[in-house]
Amino acid sequence: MEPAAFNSRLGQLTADYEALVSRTNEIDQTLYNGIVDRYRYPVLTAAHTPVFWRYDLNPKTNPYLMERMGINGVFNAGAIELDGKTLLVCRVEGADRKSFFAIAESGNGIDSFRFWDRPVVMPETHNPDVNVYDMRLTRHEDGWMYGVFCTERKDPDAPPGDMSSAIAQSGIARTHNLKTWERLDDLKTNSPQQRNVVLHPEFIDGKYAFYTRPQDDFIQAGSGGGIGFGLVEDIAHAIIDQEAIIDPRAYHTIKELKNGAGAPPIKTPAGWLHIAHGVRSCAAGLRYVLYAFLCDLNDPSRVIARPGGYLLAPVGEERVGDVSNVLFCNGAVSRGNGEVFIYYASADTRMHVATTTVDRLVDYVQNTPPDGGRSATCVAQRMALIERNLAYLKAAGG
Ligand code: M1P
Repeated sequence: MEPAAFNSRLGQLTADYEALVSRTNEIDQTLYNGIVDRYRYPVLTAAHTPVFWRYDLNPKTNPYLMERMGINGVFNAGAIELDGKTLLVCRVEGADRKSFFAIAESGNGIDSFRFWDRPVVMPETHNPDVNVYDMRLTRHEDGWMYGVFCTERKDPDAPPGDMSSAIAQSGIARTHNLKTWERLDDLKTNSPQQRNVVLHPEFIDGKYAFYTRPQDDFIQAGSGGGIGFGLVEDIAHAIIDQEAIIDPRAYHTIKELKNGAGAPPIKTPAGWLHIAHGVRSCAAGLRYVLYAFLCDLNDPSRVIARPGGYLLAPVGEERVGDVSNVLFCNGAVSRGNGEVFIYYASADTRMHVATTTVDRLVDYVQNTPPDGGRSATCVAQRMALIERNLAYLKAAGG
């Protein structure tokens, strides 16, 4: 490529990137349901990664200005507020299918997210991770910020020729600045597979408390599944001996196939609020939606409110991507002013934000009827709402 053409194309790439990362986001009023505001644009996509992560910018070594190392997606981000900024620790997936962590920062949490210049360099344990993803960030009362994430390795017992069987476990690292990380031992439990593990922000009975998701198999829950809870004495060598299922899977619900804890729970006056994901199977494959539940403030292993159905399901372009029909959340920010920003990914492809408040979420979890279990019960629940409304409208002269 002629130097002028090279420079012109590089100028265009840079201008397109700048236009994208500085684009203003706006509420999509058509999607408002009183519970959350959803937004017109995703907050992060593969195209938000810096041009210099993807292209070799030297015309001598890259005369065609080719994309040397493509990025496939930016999704499943942990979230935290630090020094007045919103930081997302994203799962960035290269074209080679390997994921890594990278931090994007925004002043307002709804647009203008920019990646820090360099991705996270996550130390390995003696047993190197093949793939790391889906970090939950917890600011713990012990003074550290913890990143708890999935570490995936090939199943050593996979039969020859089986290139898919994997073991998922939970990696743990901690930091004070999100720049340098200390890797601790992987979590040990009695389950052959662990994903979607979340560290509770406070000590419980003087111990570290984890939400877990034990499974028999990498994909299938088997006899396992459900959101579990267990205590750990020593975070540097975390072992859970006893894991109790606090939010089980259930037949003919949004979480019949599997579920998993999402963002670290948000402390509210009414209890610990969870935003989790539930999965069911259908002819189109697996459908992942987000749901909420509330745990007791003093005993976070006790669920005290379980609204039926989903809080958020994919809409519009969120439905389509690498793994279509998937919403996934592993990060939310509860701001001091009562606002809650829920960060969620769609279709294992891109990141979005939904904004709401602690008050609205508490109202939602406390006043949404639980799953009725049967069509007849659900009709009865809806009839009760209809009758109350008709009586109200009549009394109001409507
Ligand atoms: O592809 C959808 C999601 O699948 C997994 O979720 P779960 O552990 O509940 O099956 C995760 O790998 C997640 O990263 C992914 O978004």
